[in-house]
Amino acid sequence: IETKIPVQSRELWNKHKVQKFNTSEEFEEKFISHVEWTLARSLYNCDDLAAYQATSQSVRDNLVIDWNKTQQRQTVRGGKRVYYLSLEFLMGRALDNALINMRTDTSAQDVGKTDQVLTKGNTSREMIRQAMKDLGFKLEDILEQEPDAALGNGGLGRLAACFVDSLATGNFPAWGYGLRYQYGIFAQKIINGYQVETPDYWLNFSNPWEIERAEIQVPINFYGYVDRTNGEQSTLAPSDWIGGERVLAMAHDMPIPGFKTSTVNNLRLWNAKPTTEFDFSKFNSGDYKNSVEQQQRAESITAVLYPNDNFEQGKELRLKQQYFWCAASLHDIVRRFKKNGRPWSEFPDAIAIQLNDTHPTLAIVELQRILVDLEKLDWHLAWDIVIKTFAYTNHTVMQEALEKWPVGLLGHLLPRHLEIIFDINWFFLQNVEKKFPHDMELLSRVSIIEDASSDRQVRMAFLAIIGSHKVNGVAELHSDLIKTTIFQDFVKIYGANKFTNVTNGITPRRWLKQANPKLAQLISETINDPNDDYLLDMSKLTELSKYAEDAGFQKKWNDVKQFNKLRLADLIKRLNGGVDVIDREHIRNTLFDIQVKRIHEYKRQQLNIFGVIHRYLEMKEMLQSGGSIEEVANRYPRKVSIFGGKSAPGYYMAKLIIKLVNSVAEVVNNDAEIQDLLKVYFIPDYNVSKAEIITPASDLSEHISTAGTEASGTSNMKFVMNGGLIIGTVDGANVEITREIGEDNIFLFGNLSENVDELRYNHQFHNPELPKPLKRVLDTVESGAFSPQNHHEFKPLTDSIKYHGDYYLVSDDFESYIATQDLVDEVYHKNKKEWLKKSILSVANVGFFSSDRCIEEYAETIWNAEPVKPE
Ligand code: 475
Repeated sequence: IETKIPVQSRELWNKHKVQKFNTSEEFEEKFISHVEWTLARSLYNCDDLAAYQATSQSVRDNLVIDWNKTQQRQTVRGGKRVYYLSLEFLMGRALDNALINMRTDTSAQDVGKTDQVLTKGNTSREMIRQAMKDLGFKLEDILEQEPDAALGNGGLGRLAACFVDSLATGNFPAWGYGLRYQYGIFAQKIINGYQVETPDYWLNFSNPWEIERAEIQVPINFYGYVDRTNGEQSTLAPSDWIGGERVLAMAHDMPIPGFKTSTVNNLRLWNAKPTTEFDFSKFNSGDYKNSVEQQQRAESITAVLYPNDNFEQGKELRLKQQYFWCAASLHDIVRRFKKNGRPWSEFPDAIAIQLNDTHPTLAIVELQRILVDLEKLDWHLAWDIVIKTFAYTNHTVMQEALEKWPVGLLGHLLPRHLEIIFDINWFFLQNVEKKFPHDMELLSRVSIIEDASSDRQVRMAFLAIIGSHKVNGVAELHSDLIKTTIFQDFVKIYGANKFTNVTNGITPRRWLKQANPKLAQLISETINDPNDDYLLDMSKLTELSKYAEDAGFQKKWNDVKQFNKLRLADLIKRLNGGVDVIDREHIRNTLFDIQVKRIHEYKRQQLNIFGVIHRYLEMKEMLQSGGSIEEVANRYPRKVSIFGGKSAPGYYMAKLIIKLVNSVAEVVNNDAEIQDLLKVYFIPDYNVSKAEIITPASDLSEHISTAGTEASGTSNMKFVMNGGLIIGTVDGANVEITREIGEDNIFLFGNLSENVDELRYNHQFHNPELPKPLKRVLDTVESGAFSPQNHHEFKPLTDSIKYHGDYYLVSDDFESYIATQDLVDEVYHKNKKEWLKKSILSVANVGFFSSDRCIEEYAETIWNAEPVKPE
């Protein structure tokens, strides 16, 4: 590797080579020097926040050493590099994860050799916990100081975070590229039952996990025009784009440590900065203030994450974000490639770029522009390289989420890119015409340019398919659906082999070891795996099956669950202003029923809350017709119904669902007659760190989307990994979860995706009668039982079912849903042994859903990339 340091000086560098801390004593020394030197504090003013920062700085020092070595190793070995482009990385907190993943130099090989290194397992967490205690701090309190890095909305962003963890763990030379938003997803407050959004200024205190690369600044152009003044030129020939506005992209790096490996990969996030250039015409005309202000606006590009999940708004600033990020990342990737001096034709052998949804589709166009306009490659040679380099993952079939940009807007912001898109489309349509002559309808259906509406739109998903060599869905059902619905014409054109499935996964390091230390410990003891190797090879978990019916083991298993339920009860109490919601005395006999995810009509939180209302009405009716509370308790045993999740700020119906949940909670939780048998609670500001408390505490979780709408879901996997059972529809990854853990261990209900069209048609033209129990629920809601001050408050929700075609088929699945909930109660309360058996068997067979498996599939079937292992 190149270096500027002359040979004779290198000995000196090596003599003073930095060292990782390996023992608690070395850590303590580091910690204190960071308190003094980095934070300029001392023994006399080191609070928990300072302790968090000093700990993180110390841990980071270790990671940076391995990070540098990893980068050198990957450069020297020269294997294929993978770049994961995602507008969202929902990382959550970094410190606890780093403590689990980080390797001290002695911890792996010399476990037990010195008592300063930890004695059990080979993560550094226990060692640091003890050291923190010796220094006067409690690790748990220190970890709590860290704000979530919430640079994502939901599933798509969290998937990217799990992927970078698994990429590092699998020793893949892989970087993530994203944006460093100043404001992540908004913080949710619940005020009088309504969602209120407040800004998430997560960089308020300095972020110890990012390394500012002030030396890496990429100029990015917008607007302007294509200069064709030097004679007639084809748009296929090298062209001059004269940009009209310029900003700088500055790199910020986050080290991503792998588990049980010294590989530390990089997540590079771009920040928009003004250039030092400045508008002299404005300055000369005395308009200095305006010329500075215009520069300041550069920062707005990376100011805020768009808060929509499964929805595209088509705002110009969003397109600007996308190009800014794609152009900066591509520039960086190409620069690194060019250092090797390899011919362009080898670009796809050196580099694989994965597009996380269509958000980075402009990267395809940008690479074509770089190759044709800047590197002067022939159009077709360039395009061949582009296709071999890119692959695209689709995450949703919902129309409102598919990106389309008005031709006018795109051409204004990126005039040269629009030309390239037209040319790509022209060649593509020519090939289609060759293969399917005279099929004008087909041509117009598959054209990148949608010409139907009054203003023409660029269909980004089609561009992504055409510019990629592989397209994948995220669960089997979803991957089948994209082939038969939104992309069916492309299957005809390219053949089915271009389309593939990679079922999603989650990292067991965060979602088992970190979130559920008690369960992790029980597992490692039971399967005799003191070094937690099962976290890398989840097939080891099948060993647990042996104990599924063992009474002694079942008790330990149940004790862990009760501990986690208490932990959640504590969180809820804190969030509820110190007032308990859950009766701790009966917690063992209280079923925790949880639905936490983005609020969306397709995810059907409304079905869940209507089910809760049904239950409540049934209980009340039993009492009114003379039943005793014991009889009620027998039929409807103790249950806490827990909701959580954010609604997009502009999504009226989703916000109304939140309000309904809170209004129902208000009534049910204060009804003395039902004596705490039923509680409802909406957890405000659901995020990754709260999920780490919530997920391990579920007895039952709900994954009840209308069949065919949830591409995969990943929280379903998290709950199963933590021994929770699932009530769910035959949708997304629920299908494969059922296959893996066995259909006896999951509560499935509802209509199948193949019947959805027919059911919707039926609603549209025949207006079927509502099932009786649902009618009663809707009537009660409309009576103002939960909105005495405004009887009409929830009418849009009931109307959408009664009069607007019930698009999400709540009425079609309602009876099957409540019948299945009855079954849940029965097993949980009347046959706890059976329940625990199901729970144990679920965890025993959840291994498939590790994101390590998922990344291996991408590497093998899409990227053709190999790990670069440390010696
Ligand atoms: C699916 N987000 C989950 C998860 O694959 C799946 C789309 C457009 C604009 C903004 N955000 C989006 C998504 O489409 C998204 O998050 N999709 C989710 O991806 C990971 O598990 O079923 O809904």
